[in-house]
Amino acid sequence: MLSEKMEAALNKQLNNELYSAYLYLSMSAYSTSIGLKGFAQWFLVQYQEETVHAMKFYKYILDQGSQVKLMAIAQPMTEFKSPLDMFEKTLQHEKFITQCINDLVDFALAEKDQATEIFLQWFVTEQIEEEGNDHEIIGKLKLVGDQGPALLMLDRELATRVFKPPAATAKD
Ligand code: OFO
Repeated sequence: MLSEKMEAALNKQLNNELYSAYLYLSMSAYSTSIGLKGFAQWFLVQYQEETVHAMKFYKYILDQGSQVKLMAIAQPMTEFKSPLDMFEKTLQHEKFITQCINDLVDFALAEKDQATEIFLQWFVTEQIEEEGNDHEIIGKLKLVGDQGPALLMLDRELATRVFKPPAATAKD
C-alpha cells in the first residue's frame, strides 16, 4: 500500500510518461511531414517505449492496491526549427524526466518506502540510456548539419530502430 502522497506522486509521473509518449508521437508526425521517414520511425519507437514506461507506473500503482488517477495530457509542441532542434528539445525533456525520477527516489527514501525505491531503480538506469541516445544523435546532427546527403544517411540509420516489447513475466 502506498501513502496518499506517494500515490499522487506516482500518478503524476504516469502522466509525465504519457506526455513523453505524446511529445514523441508529435515529433514523429513532424518528421514524416518534412520527409524524414527514418527520424519518424525513431520517434515512433520512442513513443512506444514511453507507453511502456507509463504502463509500468500504472501496473505498479494497481499492484500496490492504490488508485490510478488519469489526468489530462498537455498538448505537445507541433512545430520544430530543424531535426537538431527536435533532438535538443528531446534531451531537454529527458533531463526534466530524470530530475522527476530522482526526486521520486528521494521521496521514497524519505518515506522509507523500500518497494517504491526498488521499483524506481529501473527508471534511474533507463534515464541514463535515454539521455545517452539523445547526446549521440545530437553529436551526429552537429557533424552532418541540418540538410544534404549526410542528413539522409542519418535518416536511413535512424530508420533501423525497432520497438522491442518488454518480455512478459510468468506473473503477467
Ligand atoms: Fe520515460 O523516459 Fe523518456 O521520457
